[in-house]
Amino acid sequence: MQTQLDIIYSAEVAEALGNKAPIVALESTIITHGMPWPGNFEMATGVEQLIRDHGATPATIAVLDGKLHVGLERDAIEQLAKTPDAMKLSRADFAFAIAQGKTGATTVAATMMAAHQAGISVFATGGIGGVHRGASDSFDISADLQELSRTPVIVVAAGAKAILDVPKTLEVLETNGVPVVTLGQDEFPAFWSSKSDHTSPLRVDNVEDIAKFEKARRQFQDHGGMLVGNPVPQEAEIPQDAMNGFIEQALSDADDQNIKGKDVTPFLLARIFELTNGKSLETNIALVRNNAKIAAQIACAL
Ligand code: PSU
Ligand code: MN
Repeated sequence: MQTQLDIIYSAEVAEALGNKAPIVALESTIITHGMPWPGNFEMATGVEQLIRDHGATPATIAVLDGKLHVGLERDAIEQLAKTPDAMKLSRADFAFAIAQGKTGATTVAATMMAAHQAGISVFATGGIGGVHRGASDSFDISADLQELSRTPVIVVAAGAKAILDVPKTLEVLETNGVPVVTLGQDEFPAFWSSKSDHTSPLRVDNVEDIAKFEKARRQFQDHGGMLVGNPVPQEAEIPQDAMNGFIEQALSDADDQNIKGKDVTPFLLARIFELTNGKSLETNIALVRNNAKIAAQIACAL
């Protein structure tokens, strides 16, 4: 027997759902584990406003004291942004946080689950999780990839984070039947850099073609999710060559400090922030904003 999942909607999301108006889901791990205060709060509220400016309603998703929220009021975002010890929730522990009355931020995987339950089909993030370098030993492959294969939500991201093994990430996505479509270029983007040296499996040049592709996909049962690779704007990118040194350093520090599991990605992002003297955060914010804009356009086109 399945009972209805209890969801608390923000006023604007409840209204948009009632009107069948376009909505864009936003994750919260990027707020609690991806960026430091107060940049995280400015990013989260700024991205929400940008989505409104592009004709859609933002729905930031998180679990607060065991309650699943789809759409957060400004105060709640501020509170969450100041709660760095919030759980980092993925498919495996999403319901655990609800059962235990915990506060947790949703990753790409958990945000997709919640968005789908709420009837939202477009979601903007920074970069998805993927296959970590050294995964042949660690087996560390983000649950985001499997979620993309099973949950019908379009995820707009600036590719996979360059801290990952990008070609292996693309292979796993293909194995799991996830369409990877890059907007406006042949190369799959690498988060802080628009280039990754790896060709995107699919390419489109405008948002209308993404909507068309999605409508065709919906004719198939169990069509799952789709990943839209949206390259970071050129004026904000850190070129691959410059990034590689910082990434190598951060990876070696993670190894020295024996960082494992869920802590790996937040550790690497924080370390790269230090190594780039904060430039990586500016780039991260710019790419999230760019993804939010495209996600709003996709939501409107659908
Ligand atoms: N995008 C960002 N910053 C982040 C993330 C995405 O710009 O911190 C988060 C997402 O929540 C994603 C998670 O699901 O990183 C990946 O974590 P892991 O590698 O542990 O699966
Ligand atoms: Mn992992």
